[in-house]
Amino acid sequence: MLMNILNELKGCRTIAVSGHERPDGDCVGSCMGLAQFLYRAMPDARIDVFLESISDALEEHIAGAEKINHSYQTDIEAYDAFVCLDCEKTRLGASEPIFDRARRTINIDHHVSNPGCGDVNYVVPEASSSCELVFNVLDPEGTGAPFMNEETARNLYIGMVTDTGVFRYSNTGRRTMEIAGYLMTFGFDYPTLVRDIFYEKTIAQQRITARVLLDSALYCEGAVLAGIADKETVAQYGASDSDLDGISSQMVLTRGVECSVFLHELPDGRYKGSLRSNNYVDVARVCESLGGGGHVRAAGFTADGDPQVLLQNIIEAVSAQLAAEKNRK
Ligand SMILES: [Mn+2]
Repeated sequence: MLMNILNELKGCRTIAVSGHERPDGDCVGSCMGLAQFLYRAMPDARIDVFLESISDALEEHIAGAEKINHSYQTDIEAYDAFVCLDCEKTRLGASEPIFDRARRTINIDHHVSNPGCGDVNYVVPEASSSCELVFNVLDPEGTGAPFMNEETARNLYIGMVTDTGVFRYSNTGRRTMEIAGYLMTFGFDYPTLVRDIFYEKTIAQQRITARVLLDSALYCEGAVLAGIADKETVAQYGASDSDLDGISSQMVLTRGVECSVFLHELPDGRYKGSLRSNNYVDVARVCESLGGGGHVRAAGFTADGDPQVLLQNIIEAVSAQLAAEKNRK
């Protein structure tokens, strides 16, 4: 199962690296962490990284971000190898045709739903992040060769921080901390990086979060906190889609609350719902009943209809789960 990336890429002169659409810190960190390593380990090979546009904070902190090809234009018809990171090929977006034409495909990922889409696969659902897996493939035999440097270390650290919620989620294990501790010895400015990438918010984000919280309401004897923003409110604060991303996660951090619900109106009048839970409510199941999906503790959906009616349906589904949990105890 363990992979040595240099063995897999032996003899390749052109290598494409890419990850999923709307790339997050783990996706960009794993792509550019691997790329920074390959620039040095395979100086005669051409390494092209294809990704959609990335956040300003990632642009600022990812080593080699300026080298990312965001246009997906290339003069190479078929790459000798394609490394698909942090996703399976159906989520590659505009780089999927490049994957399909490549002579050899390699898939490295930690998503449990990924069956492995490459000629060779290193998919480990237990891993904290794709960056942790990229670290494993750089020098799996532990030869001690100088494979790591500041740029690679920084990029991999960024992905680990992103996918573990700054080493806070249950996917954080001993191995995660050991790798992160090793990476930190390469001397990048981790306090600034964590602040900028994980905690910093735009002013629009701060203001709309405050507004939603002020207008929020408790349900189910305080176990559910719900808030709604119509498109006029979203426009009033100049909030973009990404400004609305963290609101539900912020709401679920309220004392006594098990589940948060945030609904916001899209430009076409539909509502996007974002649910989070702390301990036992399966929000994926709630969202699936509304045509969405996700993880047990974080899920979402998009639906037509009156937001109050949507909220009522959600509250009913959640209270059924709350009642079941109460009976179980
Ligand atoms: Mn990831």
